Amino acid sequence: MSLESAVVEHLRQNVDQEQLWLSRKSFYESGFALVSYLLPDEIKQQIAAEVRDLLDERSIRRDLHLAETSNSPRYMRNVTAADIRAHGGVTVGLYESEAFRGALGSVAGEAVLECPYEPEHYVITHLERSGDTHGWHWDDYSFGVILVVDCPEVAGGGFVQTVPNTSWDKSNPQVFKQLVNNPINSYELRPGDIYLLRTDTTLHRVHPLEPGAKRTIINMAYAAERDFQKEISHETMEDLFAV
Ligand SMILES: O=C(O)CCC(=O)C(=O)O
Ligand SMILES: [Fe+2]
Repeated sequence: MSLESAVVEHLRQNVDQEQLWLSRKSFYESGFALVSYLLPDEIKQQIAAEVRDLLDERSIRRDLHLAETSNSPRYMRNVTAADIRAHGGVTVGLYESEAFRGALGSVAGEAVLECPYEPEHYVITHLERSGDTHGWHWDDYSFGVILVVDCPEVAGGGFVQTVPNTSWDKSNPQVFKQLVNNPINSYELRPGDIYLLRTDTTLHRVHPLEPGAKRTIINMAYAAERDFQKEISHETMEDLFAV
């Protein structure tokens, strides 16, 4: 069975309107929705296997701070979109799946579209050392879909924290001001979870890892219609992957 038909079949047999409405409500209220039920276990396992292979073969360690997000840290290992695309496996197929995007659109309440900037289509992020973190940031496009491949128990850190309804002024991000002026939500995740995040208006980070913990995700970025109307620059992505 093709990936597209497997997704279509899964959605038809296992996902009902009620679940999608509950996720949509959560997404509207908090910019975050847990949508682990949108994919069958078999596809999640194929993605996980591909992510682990790519981490072994193609990952690059980064340790930096990004000015555009108030010098928040990125202590992590990554695989770039170019390397994921060159591998030509299940991730590329999933990103392009109309059925998957359609289901995400039902949760988002608007069309979820392929991102016009290819380096942001997907990225693998692996946290491997004590203190590793994907520090506070926003993303360039409206939506992030994060598939959790490996994740510690919450005592090991690596949970996601968000501040919804915030906006990113790249020349004056004021991350600390946004943190003290707003409540922070924290979410415990498990391997196999998938969440949809409104990444352009939700400040977010992954809490630093405790000693011995490891965490691996793949993030797929999607655009909303509005993103095609605005001029989007890509500094953090370019800094992160500058060689
Ligand atoms: O690791 C996560 O759960 C979030 C990833 C993320 O924010 C990103 O890749 O931009
Ligand atoms: Fe992000």
